[in-house]
Amino acid sequence: MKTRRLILLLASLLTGAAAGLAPRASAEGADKVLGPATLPPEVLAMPVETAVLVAPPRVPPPITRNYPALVVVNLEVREVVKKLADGVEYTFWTFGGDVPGRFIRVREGDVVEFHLNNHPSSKLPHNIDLHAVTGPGGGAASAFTAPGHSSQFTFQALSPGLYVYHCATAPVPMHIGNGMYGMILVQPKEGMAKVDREYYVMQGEFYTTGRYGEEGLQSFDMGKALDERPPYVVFNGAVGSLVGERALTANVGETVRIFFGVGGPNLVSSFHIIGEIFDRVYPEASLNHPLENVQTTLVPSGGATVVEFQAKVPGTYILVDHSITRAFNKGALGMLKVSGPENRVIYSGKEIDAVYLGSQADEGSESQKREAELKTQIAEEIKANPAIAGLTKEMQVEKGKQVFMGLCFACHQPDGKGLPGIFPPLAGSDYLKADHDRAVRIVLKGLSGPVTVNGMSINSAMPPQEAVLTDAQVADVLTFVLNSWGNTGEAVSAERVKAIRNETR
Ligand code: HEC
Ligand SMILES: [Cu+2]
Repeated sequence: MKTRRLILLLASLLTGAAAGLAPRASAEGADKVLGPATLPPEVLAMPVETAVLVAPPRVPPPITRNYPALVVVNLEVREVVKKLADGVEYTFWTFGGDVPGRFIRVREGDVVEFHLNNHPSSKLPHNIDLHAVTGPGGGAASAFTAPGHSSQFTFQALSPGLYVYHCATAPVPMHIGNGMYGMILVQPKEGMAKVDREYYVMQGEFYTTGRYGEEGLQSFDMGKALDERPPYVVFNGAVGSLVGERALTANVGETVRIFFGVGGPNLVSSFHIIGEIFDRVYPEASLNHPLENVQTTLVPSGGATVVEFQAKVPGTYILVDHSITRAFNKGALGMLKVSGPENRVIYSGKEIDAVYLGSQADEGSESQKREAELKTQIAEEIKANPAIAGLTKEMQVEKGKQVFMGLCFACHQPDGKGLPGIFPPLAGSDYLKADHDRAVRIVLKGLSGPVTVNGMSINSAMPPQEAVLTDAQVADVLTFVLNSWGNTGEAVSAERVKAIRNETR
């Protein structure tokens, strides 16, 4: 034991001396090299271990010893080109070659001798701020490391918990935004409850110059980072990193623990697993006071959580950021595949499949009430006065509003104003006003390619609705559109729609 420690001391003296001789890039806050700390005899008497670091989504096995150790951590910084999404590549800056960085596991009370090694192929200096460190910069000031260099500092893991680490070299948003984050678990002295599986997942967003899915090698877009508008929000560094054959797995009856963190650099996560309830959540990764039976847990940027649950029924469970466009449009989606026997009491599976048309949007159901009112009004009106033309149009408008609020609003927006550059407006649209038959044709057959609406050009696609809507529904929805938001127009008849539907072009 003693000799091992001496060798280590000698080795660190040597690397310390080397670092002292080499020209050091002058960094903001980079400390001068102090040489190895003189550690007290009780620390020198600790057994020495080299930490085994593990790539996501795996974690090192639980620590079983019941005494502190001096743990040597060697973490290597690498700048690597890897897949961000299908056909999309990115130059990731990493701790260990992957995003997130290697998982580090130590025990409360351990003294950690940390070596940050910056690979010679790196283009830039990097450092590390471990949130588990008590001391200025969380280690960053002592860990500034030029390419082809190695820095060393020592800290004691005083407080149990799951902590994020990240690079803190300027410009910090760019270093974190390129993937420089990971986690270190400081296991409580008393250990953690035994579980069957442990996984490591981190969320982070990528500010690429190209839009989501734009192919080729992408680079970091500072403008988008400032606006906090990332095209990608992903788990474990890439779209699809946890799906298909890379999905997390478990068997029915097993207890699963997920160490979940957010690297950011900016966004927080509403972490949720579709179809699971977390039996226990350790909010903000404070391991002392778990909450029970939680659906979604909020995880701050630069923060973490630990969730535990028993897999009770087989199937695929979807990990998401429940800020849901991030899951379905930006990549924050993973899978946990649970295999084993069904339990049809806990979950039956699909029992019946029948057609159901819900009341869709609230505006739509308001409109249904109004329709009913108008029906009675018409009935009364017919009794008293046969002049009912105006009411018929009003009725079409109300019916059409229901169609609109169930379908068109998703793109053209409830106020008909559309979204600039993406969905053209229907409110005050000169294009719509110019040719009503053309509008009928668009709704039935769809539209793609460039169009200019109110001087704004859009080059997108609207899906055809002829298989979805009846002639009457098309007539009603366009009557609504032509008589709403300041638009003025006649009623469109179902006969006209039918004629256009049957046109041969
Ligand atoms: C999935 C999104 C989507 C839905 C749903 C949708 N549209 Fe569109 N719509 C578009 C897009 C995109 C365009 C422009 C297409 C292009 O760029 O060629 C468009 C164009 C139009 C236009 C012509 C341009 C204009 O502004 O006057 C009309 C009229 C229209 N849509 C009406 C409707 C109606 C009525 C519905 C509901 C029955 C509907 N749309 C549903 C996306 C949608
Ligand atoms: Cu860095």
